[in-house]
Amino acid sequence: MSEYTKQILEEVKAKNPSEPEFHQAVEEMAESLDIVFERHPEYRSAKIMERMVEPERLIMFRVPWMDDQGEFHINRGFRIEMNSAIGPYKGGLRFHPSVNLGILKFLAFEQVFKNSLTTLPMGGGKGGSDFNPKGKSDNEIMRFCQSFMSELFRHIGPNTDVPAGDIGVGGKEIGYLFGQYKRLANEFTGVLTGKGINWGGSLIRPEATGFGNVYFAEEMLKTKGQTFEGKRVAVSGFGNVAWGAVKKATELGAKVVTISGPDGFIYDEEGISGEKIDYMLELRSSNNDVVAPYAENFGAKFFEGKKPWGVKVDVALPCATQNEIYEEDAKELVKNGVIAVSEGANMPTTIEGYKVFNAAGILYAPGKASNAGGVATSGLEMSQNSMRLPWSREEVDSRLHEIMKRIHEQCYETAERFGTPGNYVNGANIAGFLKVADAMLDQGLV
Ligand code: NDP
Ligand code: 2IT
Repeated sequence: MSEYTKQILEEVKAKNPSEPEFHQAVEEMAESLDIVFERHPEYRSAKIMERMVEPERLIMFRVPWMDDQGEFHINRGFRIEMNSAIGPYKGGLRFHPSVNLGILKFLAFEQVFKNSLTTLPMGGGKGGSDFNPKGKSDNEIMRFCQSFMSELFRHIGPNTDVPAGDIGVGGKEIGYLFGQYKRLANEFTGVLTGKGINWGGSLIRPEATGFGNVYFAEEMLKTKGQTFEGKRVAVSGFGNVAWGAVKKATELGAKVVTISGPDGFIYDEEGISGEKIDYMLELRSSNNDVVAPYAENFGAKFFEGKKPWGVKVDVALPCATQNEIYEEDAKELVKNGVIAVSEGANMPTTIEGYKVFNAAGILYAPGKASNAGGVATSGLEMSQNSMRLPWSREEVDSRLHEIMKRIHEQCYETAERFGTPGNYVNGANIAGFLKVADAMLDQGLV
């Protein structure tokens, strides 16, 4: 890293102590951008990067709610409006006990560049709460969502900030949040994406992140004359993104042999296909957070407390959460002959893990490029809402597919243009940055 970007990172660390995930996301970005600042001193003198690491607005609020036994609970709610240079703030809401300011800042920061890569006009934001949906009844989740939206509604709007789902926030939660927004604002607008299909949602949105990730991986494989046909694939997670990835990879002829949860991972030598994929949805909606029952149901193996990265596979699709592939895991994957790693989750690989993949010269796609299909399809949902016209499944899927191909092209070409051919991390970071940076320059001191 250059002295200039090192100094930015030091300042970020000093100003935002105890936010290691945010530091990690800024460091990864800074490492790629040195070459840009060398070639384009105008970004440096306008302090574009220094502005980008500071959220435009940060909202933190109390979320009081009552459980089914009448006991009071207080959670913390957040919305980080990171950057609106190229469109309204856009990004998911995460409900998970690990949620804190640093995690949401890293996610909001990544979202800015990811949304820029989609080619659609969306700024970046992220929000959520340390609420734990595990073991909660539907009524409790509804009351929590209503309380959360009672504060959030005054900060968002279809042209201001459009939240969606992330970990712990799926169709059910978006429904409760939307219902409350509509009551408070007295407006039926596309203020959230991931909505139900009968009330403004888009077909393919639930599948979009996982499908998009596999489309991106398919493009990477193509550059080496390969396809998914006959490949062995390891997927981590068992949520929304993992489900879509398993479904599409299987459709393209791959054999997906693992999924994982906080309790351990499943190894299914027969491959996860057909009713087993549908069963993933049941597992997720049970609100129990375990994958072990899959093994009992389908006679597969369950490895308690372990991650799937020791299994011999050709392609790895990490789809659970941040920092799930450490240096040792990356070494294990490389040793076992992995040829491509495409991230469905946000920042699942640590910086040390990435260095192992980079040194081994394997195809490695960072989440901000490969998981952008989710937010891209959210963008398509916004377009349909504005036109008040829904598109068919085929129409949305083909647009998603085209967008993923274009993101791949941008990353590939940008990496080459900046002297690091094949490095998708540099390609994604630089291409995502340039569009936002130019918009900021155009708009003056914002
Ligand atoms: P889900 O809630 O549907 O599933 C998340 C999965 O990750 C679950 O298996 C979950 O189990 C596990 N997980 C979450 N946090 C942790 C943790 N701290 N330790 C261990 N396991 C964990 O979420 P999604 O599938 O929507 O999201 C998965 C990933 O994809 C996240 O990184 C998200 O940011 C990213 N993503 C999501 C998009 C979307 O449209 N939904 C779009 C782009 C990226 P549990 O939570 O119970 O621990
Ligand atoms: O991380 C992400 O890109 C998402 N959770 C999806 C955000 C969105 O607005 O659809």
